[in-house]
Amino acid sequence: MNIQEKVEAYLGKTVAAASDKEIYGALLSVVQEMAAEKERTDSRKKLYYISAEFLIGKLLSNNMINLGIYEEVKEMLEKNGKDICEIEEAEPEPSLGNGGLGRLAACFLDSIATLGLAGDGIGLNYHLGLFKQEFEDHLQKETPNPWIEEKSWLKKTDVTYPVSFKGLNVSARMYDIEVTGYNNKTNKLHLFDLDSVDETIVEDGIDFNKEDIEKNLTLFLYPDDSDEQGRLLRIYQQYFMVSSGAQLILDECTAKGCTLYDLPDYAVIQINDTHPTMVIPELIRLLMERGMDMDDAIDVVSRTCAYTNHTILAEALEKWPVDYLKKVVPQLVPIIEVLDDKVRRKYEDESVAIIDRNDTVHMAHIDIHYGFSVNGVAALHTEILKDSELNNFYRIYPEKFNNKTNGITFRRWLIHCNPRLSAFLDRTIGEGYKKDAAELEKLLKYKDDEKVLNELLAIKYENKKDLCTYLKATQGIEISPDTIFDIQVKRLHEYKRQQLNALYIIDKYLEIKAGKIPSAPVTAIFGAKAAPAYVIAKDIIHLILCLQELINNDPEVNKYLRVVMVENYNVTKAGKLIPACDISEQISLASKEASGTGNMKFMLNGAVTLGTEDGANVEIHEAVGDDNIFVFGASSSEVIEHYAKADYVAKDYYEENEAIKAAVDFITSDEMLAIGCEENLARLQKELIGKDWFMTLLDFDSYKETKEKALAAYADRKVWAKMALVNIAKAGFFSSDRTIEEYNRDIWHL
Ligand code: 26Q
Repeated sequence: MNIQEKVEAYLGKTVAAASDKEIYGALLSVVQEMAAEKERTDSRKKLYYISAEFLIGKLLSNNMINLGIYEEVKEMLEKNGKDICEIEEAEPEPSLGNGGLGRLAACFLDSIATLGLAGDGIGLNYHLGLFKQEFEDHLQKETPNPWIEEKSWLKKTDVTYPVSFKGLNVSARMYDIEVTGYNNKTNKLHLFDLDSVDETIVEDGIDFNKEDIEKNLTLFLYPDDSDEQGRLLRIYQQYFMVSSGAQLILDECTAKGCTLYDLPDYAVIQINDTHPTMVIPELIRLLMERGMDMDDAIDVVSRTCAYTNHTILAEALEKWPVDYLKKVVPQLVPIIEVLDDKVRRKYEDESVAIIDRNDTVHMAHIDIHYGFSVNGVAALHTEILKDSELNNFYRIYPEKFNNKTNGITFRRWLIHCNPRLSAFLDRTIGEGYKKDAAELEKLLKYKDDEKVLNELLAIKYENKKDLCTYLKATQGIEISPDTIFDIQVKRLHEYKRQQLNALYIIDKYLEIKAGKIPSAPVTAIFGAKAAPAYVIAKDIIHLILCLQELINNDPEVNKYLRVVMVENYNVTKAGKLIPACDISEQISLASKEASGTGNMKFMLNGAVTLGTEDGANVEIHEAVGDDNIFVFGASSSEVIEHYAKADYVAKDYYEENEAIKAAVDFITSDEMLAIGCEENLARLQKELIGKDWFMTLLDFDSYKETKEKALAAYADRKVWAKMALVNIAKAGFFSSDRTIEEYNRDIWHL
């Protein structure tokens, strides 16, 4: 049977006569069938990547690319008067992650399977995922995002595990999603769920009864900042995930002949940030239940688990009061107490204890003492962990610390999202880069080739036109491809400094109003969700939405400057925005962004970075050289020193710098108050002058100066095209295939 016949067999009618939704459903079945027929990876030792988040995004097209049928299907659809893009629209996006760490886990699964390594994911099947964002009165509103339809990628299995909470026993059911590697074997993503979860308890946005655990356990993914009640629920979720995951791991290993004393020969567990940390005491508990004595169990588990740290923000490090744990998982408390006791006997230093004086459990400390590897996610980040944040641990266990600079899968972030660019690469440097990303360097040969440079510019222009069409259709916003597309898309957080970008826009607006006409028109594009309880983050969204309305409707200004806030930024939208970008905004306060991965996606798609020396920007800078990136701002060591001395005073910058004062004052100007809400605008303004914890004003001058340089450089189209070319050519290092090879070489040893 050819593809069309297979699809039509599922449809029970012709492709031509079927709706987009029906075709999507049929293709999903064809892909699942093909994936099931593929060989599973197989080896004695297996990796378990355990993570509370897998931000997989839509799967149809990527699976078809990996299975090698994408082009064939696309042509077959065309022949029948259908457009593959319309079919893609029919697929709901599973938003099973907040952002960086969740998307990283998804890229890793793709690379692990592509490299033919035996490695499965273990996570949770959130029915509504992360909330959907809507804009109403220039404010973010949260609504549920149901994604599980009659036909979905989830395969219900017969595998169940008992999980016990205080006063509540439940049964965890395993659902599987096939993970297809590119031209290789398959792995699985195991997502655990509870049969009794009930979506109908959600009302009024994303509110629901927090008490009824059996009905709400896997309803939502929690945003990275939450209220007290949400926090208790997270412990339920985390334990549910790790207990069922640990039982699965032990079952699979014993089935392969593991005696449990030799567990490290059969399994390696990569713990994605501290969210799955309870897997350590839970495994110890389960091994003891199966007859092992405690010291042996601790030893076995310590040689099986490895930990990845994704943050240096103190407020994001998970700490749970012992009381909370007693309320939910009392069976783990005596084990954690023993783990703490052993640490205290060995090390006098209070700061490395697991349970502190306030009876709070520091989850990362469990991972570091009772895991064999601790890694950061970019070179600078790992150095900061070693030198300051985790220095007390580094001095005890220098051999555990290692760096694994993040990466992204090129199958999604180039081949799928930018078919024009990948077709151009195919014919210019051959297809080898798809399996060996380092081959992108072959492009360097063409850096003075006028024809190639013009082609790159033409591709970017077409991608920008596509984005214009999309934004007009989805949000009714009109922008021009003949402007510079300056894009900042990522979660809304003060350390990422969307507010710095917004202050620049106000400054530009005021300049235009004062008659200073910019040399090139710019479209500033944002996309960001704010955690529902994160007040200032929501105020920043409000500010941007007000600026969008003010500026886009001002005929004096909108010739030169427009602002777009993309609604409900997610993986799907990232795929449409990134290929159309000219300038990639990576402007976090130096030392705060562990790595960033959007920066890599933009680079790969030929955007030029405007960024601070933070996270992986540092490595991007090294790769492309000074001439192909715009770097600004205080260095991480300067910033760390400011924090140490507590000598940064935002108000001084506000009072002494006219442009800053004018921009900050404008937030509550009559023009803005006519559009927005005084409470939000005034609160944000007060925060910027009185606190500005992430030093926005410190970097304002340097940002403005460097951004002007970037905008001016854009005018010389040939020079710009060359910069884009070098960025693409040097992006190979940031392939997650490289990252995974390093994890395997240094940590997993599969
Ligand atoms: C913690 C406690 C309670 C509720 C939620 C959380 C929580 C949830 C998600 C804390 C953190 C996260 C997510 C963190 C994250 O995505 N970090 C990003 O990881 C990327 C991949 O390594 C890096 O590139 C980014 O720099 C980093 O910010």
